[in-house]
Amino acid sequence: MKTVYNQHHAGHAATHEFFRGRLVPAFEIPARADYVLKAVQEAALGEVLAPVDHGLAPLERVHAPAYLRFLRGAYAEWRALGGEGDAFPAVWPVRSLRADVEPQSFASRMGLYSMDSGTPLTAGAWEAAYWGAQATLSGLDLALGDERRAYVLTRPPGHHAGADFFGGYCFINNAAVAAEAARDTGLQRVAILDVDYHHGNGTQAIFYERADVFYASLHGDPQTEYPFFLGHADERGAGPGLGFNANEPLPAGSSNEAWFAALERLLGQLQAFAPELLIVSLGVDTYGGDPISHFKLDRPEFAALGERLAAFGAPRTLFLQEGGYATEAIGLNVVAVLQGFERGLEQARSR
Ligand code: Q9C
Ligand code: ZN
Repeated sequence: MKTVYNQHHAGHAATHEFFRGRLVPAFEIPARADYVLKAVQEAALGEVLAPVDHGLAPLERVHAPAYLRFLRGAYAEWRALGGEGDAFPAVWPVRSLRADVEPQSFASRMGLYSMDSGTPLTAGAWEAAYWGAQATLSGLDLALGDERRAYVLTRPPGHHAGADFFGGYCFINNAAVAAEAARDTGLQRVAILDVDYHHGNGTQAIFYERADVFYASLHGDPQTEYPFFLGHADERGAGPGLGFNANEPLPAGSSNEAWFAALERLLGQLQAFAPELLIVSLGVDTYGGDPISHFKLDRPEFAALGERLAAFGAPRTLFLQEGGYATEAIGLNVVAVLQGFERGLEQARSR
């Protein structure tokens, strides 16, 4: 399997994030991608390619132009105001406040376009997120071509980012950009399977009323786990999208048996949908050693996930890197999934 590597990721390097009223060392750091690249190369998974620039238009198919404009200029505005280090929001337009008017003040626009204070907006955030989307589109080109599958090694992750907000370490929703671009090439049915520990609230919201992109996720129960305000089992889609969204929230601490049982329930629904392309939001923060998550997967389970996805038999599959914060382990965990997938493909071929 070929990898598209976003080599601009390292410019997005937060030192700290807010957690329980304190600044703690950031979890979403460049070393994450460095370890994955090393593991991909050591495993000889396949060629590692640089992204091809597809421009801004595919990002605008998903994100509001005003939000993209804001993101591109935000760090410079923060510095012009005397902000030091990374930028953080401090005020949000909740319920009875108006979110339909874009205020002038930078602090208020930071709040309008974000969902939490745990996502440092760094000097290199825009550049890294832009090239992450380009890497995603380049990976999609491979998956839609003769390769039929690809892995996109990028950070920051994407699945918490909405059409017009950042959060959960995410700025541009890569899975949504890929799904929309795939639809634009003429594919009729695209599925997104999100196996990150956290519910992909951004991806779900973007496709919630659509029947052409099925969003399926298994994740820590939002009653206790981030992003808290979305990801419940009763969210099944709306309007024409009713029945094309599926959530399997699991209690923190759930067993691997419970996790794989939930995966089977989702794959059953996706099998009936018969997607022409399967996009996997591949977070490996489901790892037992992850510092901010509470599932228990380990190497054998990651390999089994890869094999199961190969057996699913989607005509084309695109793996996108999302979370995973046990920095030194995530490379081996990701490679276990991807090698499991390759092994599964070979088994299917020899049958
Ligand atoms: N100090 C992804 O995995 N809050 N995002 C964690 C820990 C946010 C995770 C707090 C977690 C977001 C893509
Ligand atoms: Zn996550």
